[in-house]
Amino acid sequence: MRKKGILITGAAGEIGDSLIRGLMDDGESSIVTLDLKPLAQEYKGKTTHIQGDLMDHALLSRLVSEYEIGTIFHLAALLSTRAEFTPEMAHQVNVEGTLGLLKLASEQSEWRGEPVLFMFPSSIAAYGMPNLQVKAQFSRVREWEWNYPTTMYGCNKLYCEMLGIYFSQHYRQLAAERPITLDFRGLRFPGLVSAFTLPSGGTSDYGPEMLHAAAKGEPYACFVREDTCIPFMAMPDAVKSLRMLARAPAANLTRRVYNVTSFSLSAAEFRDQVCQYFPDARITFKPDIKRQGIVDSWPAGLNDNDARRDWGWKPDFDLERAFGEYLVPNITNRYRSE
Ligand code: AKB
Repeated sequence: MRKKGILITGAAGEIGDSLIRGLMDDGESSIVTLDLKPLAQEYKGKTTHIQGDLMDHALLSRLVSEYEIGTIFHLAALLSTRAEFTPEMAHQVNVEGTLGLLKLASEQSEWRGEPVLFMFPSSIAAYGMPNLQVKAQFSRVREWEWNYPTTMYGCNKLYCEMLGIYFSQHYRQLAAERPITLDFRGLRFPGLVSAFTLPSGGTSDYGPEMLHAAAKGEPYACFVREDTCIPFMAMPDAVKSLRMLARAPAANLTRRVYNVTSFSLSAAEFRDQVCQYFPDARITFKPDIKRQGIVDSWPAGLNDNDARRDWGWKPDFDLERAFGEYLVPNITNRYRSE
């Protein structure tokens, strides 16, 4: 008899850390985590952790021989800046890794006679604004607008959304009898800011890096211009949206991929927020022209009306609450005790 479980890939990353906590708060006791790295000490013994590679097919086969996986949170990915240095490897991890998992989830769905829920975090990187004038004009993009990514990571995310929809709706469409297949649901996230972890390899990282540096009393040179504007969200809201969409009745969903967002602000406004709480912060601006180009291609804001209408999405943390009630108290506490 196989054990039932929820699978989280990329579990040792930023979203994984908070998602595990959230699922445990929900009373979820059978969590299988997969990552190249070990999990944080605090989760030892609380999940079944497999330290290994998503691309290792033998490992995935062993996994499904032991576990009946009903839900997958597929978080593993190489982020936008890192992916530009190794685009082929990013394609392998971000696309081929996802394809392998989609196949596994389809087979499992057929085997169980019930769709496996496949949760996929996508990104503002799936958008590509052609220039700053258009970016200013379309300040709250809808899901179907400006889907012209300029990064390997963005291309990978957009294509994997398409693959997920394909597997949900058209996989084996010419077979005599259409099999039961997976239930794919994706979220396009803005830049995420966590009080407990620092991102690595992304291009929205200047926000969290600025804040964590200030809390540590270190200087920070921001790699984008002061007027650069993109949307952000506090990590607990990202986890909340994943959990809400996972629980939403299928009949309510009018799309398979939804925008979610919380607040948009410029890098200068981000700096001002940080300085409000850390008046001694030493933040300067030293734009890196190449990374700047990536952030300029991302929209200044997302329109998340469909998520609000279909499954009641609403962030808990607006800008003031994100800094005042979540980020600053937890970050201060964290570095005080280090
Ligand atoms: C990145 O910067 O690559 C990510 C993202 C916006 O998806 N944080």
